[in-house]
Formats: sequence, C-alpha cells, structure tokens
Amino acid sequence: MSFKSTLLAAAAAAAFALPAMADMAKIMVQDPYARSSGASAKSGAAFMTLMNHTDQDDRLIAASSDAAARVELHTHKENADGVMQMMEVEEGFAIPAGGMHALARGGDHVMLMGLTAPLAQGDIVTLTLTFEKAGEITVEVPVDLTRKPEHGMKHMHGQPKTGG
Ligand SMILES: [Cu+2]
Repeated sequence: MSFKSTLLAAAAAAAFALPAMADMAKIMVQDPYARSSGASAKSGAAFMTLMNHTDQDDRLIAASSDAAARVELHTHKENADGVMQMMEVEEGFAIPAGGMHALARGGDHVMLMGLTAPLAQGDIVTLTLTFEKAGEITVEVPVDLTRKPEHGMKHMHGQPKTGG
C-alpha cells in the first residue's frame, strides 16, 4: 500500500503547488493608492499599475469595493473647450500580453462613487478587480492624500482656452 500512498501524496503536493504557480503568472498590481479631494468628498479614485505576466492580452472589466456604493472604470478626456472631463469606460482597460497599463491622475482610474466613509490618510480600501481572463484579484489599496500627480498633467491640460 505504500506505493499507492506515495502517489496520493504526490498528487496532493501537485494540487497545492498549482495555485501558487498560477498566481505568479497572472496579473500583478503595483503601487496602488487611493485618494479623495477632502473629508467631505462623496467620491474618490484609486490608481495603480497593472502588469500582465501572461502571454494573453487581458482586460480590467469591473471593480467593486465595500468602501463605495458604486465603483466604475473612468478616464479623463479633453472636451471641445479644452477642459478635462471624466467619463465611464464601459469596455474597461486593456493590458497587453507581457505589458502593463498605468492608472494615473489625469488619465484612467478606478472611481469610488458614494463613499461609505471619508477616505482618511493611512486607511486601507479593499478593492476587487475583475479581469476578463485572470478573474478576480483583491488588492489592499492604501489611502494617500499627499501624493502629487506623477506627470504634471494639470499644467498641460485643464486650462480653459478663454479670457486673458
Ligand atoms: Cu472618475
């Protein structure tokens, strides 16, 4: 019977080893943070870099969180007056195979609408991201209200081309 139990042990070991290997080869979320515009803000946003370590194109298609009544995938677009406006991106954000997609201030972001509590510095927001192929990934997103925009987008965009 010892041969059979060795086989069973090997099968059990393989079953336990698989999830860990699959995790390593999926989507990685780097440097997530969340912020809102103040203690009375009813909404906030989360930013992060999504890295695709698989050989298949993937796509972030939805997000959810206990911290907000509704979570949407948003981007900023410049309107005809040169003002940046937010809009929902129904098709989500593509992450190419072996590539990455950055969610950053002034661009794509995860919108937290109807905050259940104000976002306070150092809080952790638990965010569940749903990917087309990788499925659901839950990330702990620290609230960082002091972080400055990465690329100074505000200086290049968002100035109405009127007056002066
Ligand atoms: Cu938004």
